[in-house]
Amino acid sequence: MSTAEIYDAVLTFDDEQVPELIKAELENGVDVHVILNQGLVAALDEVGRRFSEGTLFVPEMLLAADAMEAGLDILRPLLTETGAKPVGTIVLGTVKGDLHDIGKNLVAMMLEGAGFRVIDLGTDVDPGEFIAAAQEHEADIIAMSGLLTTCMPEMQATVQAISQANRTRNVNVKVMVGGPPINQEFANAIGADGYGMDAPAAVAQARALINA
Ligand code: B1M
Repeated sequence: MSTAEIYDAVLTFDDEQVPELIKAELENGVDVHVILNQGLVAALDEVGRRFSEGTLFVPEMLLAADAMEAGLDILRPLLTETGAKPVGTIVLGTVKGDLHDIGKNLVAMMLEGAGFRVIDLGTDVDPGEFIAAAQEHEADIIAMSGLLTTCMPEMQATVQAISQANRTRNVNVKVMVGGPPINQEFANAIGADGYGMDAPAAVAQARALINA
């Protein structure tokens, strides 16, 4: 029994085995982050590599994502458990045009685990939806995920819309961005207040933005 078996089960799209293997690893005392990173996330990276080289296609990507989700269902309570009262409110979503949500969901879990209240708007989120939700929930931060390079201009447009709302519509919200094609340089260039390379970095960045 090892995280390698979890990795293999994701790559064979076995959404029944993945949760069982994870439960067994947790019972063996293996750290939740080891299971997450070496078992689940590493397997999806391999799926992406095979997709790029043309040996795996969209239907298989979906099946692998389902297996990953089945595993995250087991890890979710461990990643989100917190006894603290909310340190701040974050409106979170994937940028317009982009339907990837696994990374965003992980970021949400870790933010919740760090004591943030997270309002998750899902995927393909319009700039106006981000702003309306931030107003409604008096959010401190809008956090935007994006996996497609084709959606990077949309991310820039959303950051611009948020900063315009801050100036003209009595909104006072910071914005942070993340996802594989995003880096600190791009975040700076589009005027985002913060960037997170991965979910733990997103938590650190969110804390820094609200001085928590
Ligand atoms: Co898609 N896909 N996909 N896909 N997919 C990628 C992203 C791709 C890199 C694959 C490849 O070519 N190697 C490629 C994008 C290329 C590019 O633009 N550079 C790609 C493509 C091309 C596509 C389609 C266009 C394919 C097609 O239809 N021809 C299509 C687009 C659909 C759309 O969005 N409009 C598509 C569809 C899909 C599926 C639906 C089949 C499925 C998504 C299912 C789902 O999300 N529910 C899927 C999948 C599974 C992937 C890969 C294989 C895995 C993504 C994933 O979940 N990774 C991916 C290849 C890869 O990433 N290696 C790929 C695991 C996740 C935990 O990591 O999301 O990176 P990630 O999140 C990390 C960090 O990035 C960071 O923290 C997370 C946790 O540490 N992070 C943040 C993320 N958001 C953050 C926000 C923050 C801070 C950090 O602050 C706000």
